[in-house]
Amino acid sequence: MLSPRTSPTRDIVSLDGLWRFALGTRAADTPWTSRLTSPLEAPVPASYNDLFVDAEIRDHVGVVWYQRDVRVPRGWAGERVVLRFGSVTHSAQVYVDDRLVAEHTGGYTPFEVDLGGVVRPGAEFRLTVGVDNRLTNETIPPGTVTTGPDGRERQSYLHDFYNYAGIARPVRLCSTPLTFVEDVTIVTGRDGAAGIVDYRVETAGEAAETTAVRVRAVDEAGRTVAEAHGPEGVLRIEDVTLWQPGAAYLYDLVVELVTDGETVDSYAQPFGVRTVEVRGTEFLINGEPFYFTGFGKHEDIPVRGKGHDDAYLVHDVQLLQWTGANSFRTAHYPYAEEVLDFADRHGIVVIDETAAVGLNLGVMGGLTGAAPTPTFAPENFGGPTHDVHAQHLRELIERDKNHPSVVMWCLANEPASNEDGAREYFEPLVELARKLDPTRPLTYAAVMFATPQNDLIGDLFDVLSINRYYGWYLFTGDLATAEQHLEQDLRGWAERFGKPVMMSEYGADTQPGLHSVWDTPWSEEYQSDYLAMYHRVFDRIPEFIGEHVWNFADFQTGAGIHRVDGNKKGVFTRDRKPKTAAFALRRRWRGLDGRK
Ligand code: GCB
Repeated sequence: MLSPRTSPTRDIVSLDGLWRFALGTRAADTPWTSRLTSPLEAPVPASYNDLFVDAEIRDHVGVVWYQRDVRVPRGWAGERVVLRFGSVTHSAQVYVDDRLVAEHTGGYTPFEVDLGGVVRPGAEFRLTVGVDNRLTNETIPPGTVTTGPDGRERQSYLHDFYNYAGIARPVRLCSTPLTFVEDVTIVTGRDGAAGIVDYRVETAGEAAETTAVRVRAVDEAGRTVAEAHGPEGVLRIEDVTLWQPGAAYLYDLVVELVTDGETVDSYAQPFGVRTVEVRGTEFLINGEPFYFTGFGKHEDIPVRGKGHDDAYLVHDVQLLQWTGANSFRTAHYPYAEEVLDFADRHGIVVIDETAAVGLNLGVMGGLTGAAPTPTFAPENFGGPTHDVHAQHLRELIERDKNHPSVVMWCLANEPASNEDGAREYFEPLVELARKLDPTRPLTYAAVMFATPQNDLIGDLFDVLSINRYYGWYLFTGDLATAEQHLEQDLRGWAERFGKPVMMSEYGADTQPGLHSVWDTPWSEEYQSDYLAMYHRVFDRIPEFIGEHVWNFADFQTGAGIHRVDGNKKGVFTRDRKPKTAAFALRRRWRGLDGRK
């Protein structure tokens, strides 16, 4: 699915701002049939949970309603009118006046609906969106809804970050011509100093069959550097400027549809020329070994929750660069498209993860990892969950396939890859991902119960990403024992699979301002010492290709005795103030410790 962009033939009206807002109460209500009477208003984009001083809203399980009036620009006569949501978490029902026009499940991918025949240029319509935050074993991520003794529903889930919900990304009304560019796929390669650009254009609408396709690659100075005709083909850019980590360079593929000599649609798709490859135990970008430094992140900020915020985006990337990080993982769901566009423009490398977090009933068994009931049994996550997961993967790859910043797909976080059924579950997903995108390596983030001895899926993937908490959940406060176990564990993965290994999570909760001269968990010194211990181990393992600290910043979680107003493993606080470890990472990653 294309990102909305204006062009000589396309316009966009933003529908962000304050919408009328109400909790869904009785199932029999039909609030979309009239103006919402609630006095509340909620901003879009934002999660709704933390906006109001009302526990009933924060802890609401089920549907809430968003509504606003929208006027279609009168100049859009003869155009296609498309309503596009960046995401609605977790599922949406969209009504135009009294009519249901779209439904979508999956809280982190976009969807759009063609309003042809439903709305009129110049006229106003009432747009109502029902947003359901419920997680079940037929959603990704999964969860369970139960009814408490007070008759209210309760939501539980197998991941720690708070289940923020709402319309968390931009909403736009877009126009396109009736014959239009529907999709563009770009795959890049190199031939000596030249860039090779394979492209494919899909066209739809009235005259899709008869329209001609013309494409040209335009560089950052606005010069046309290559041209071609036809819906598919190859462009050759002589003396290409590569997209490099830390040194982004983007071209536009300007696609034009031409009928009878007239340009009927035009769309500019940015792209970067770069290659990605796993060779032996190396991860190569543009043929050069790449070592990941950075973090697992979250979309999580005060008040706005998971709502996209450009100010935090800019600031977070500033802080990433300040630490010397070159990359991050979109833990544990696809991030806003705006984030990936920014990463493309600023040379940040991204590991792009699906929302499949919590496919692991072993976590309910605590540190034993003993699942009370098999994770992949048909009544748990073996049946419909799998199909939903496949659908999410399709939507993710369709959305993000053209981003040069995205160098690897992460199919799941901490699945029960040590349990029977894991292979049957993951093999078809791996095949699907390779079919949809044969160019990018695949990984999954391995949970601590999955060891080099019992993991059942590592050979299906290209890179082994390992999440470990030796020195935190295990051997708490004993970094010497933790160091031995960590090294043995990581060497075990490298030896068994002969593939590149990276650390996709390692971290220690840290209360800012707590200091200690001893190995005291929660102190700022312990977080730094813990990371330093991991780094000593990484530097001893030749197959090692990267380190992503958990987490970039403190983030909100559900209630729990392991969490003090959220997960505190951030190297920055939730409001982005550095803890001591941030300075230590900066020394290591910027080579100020004499290592590089
Ligand atoms: C993990 C999870 C991550 C948690 C983290 C923790 O293994 O992947 O989502 O936040 O541990 O801090 O416990």
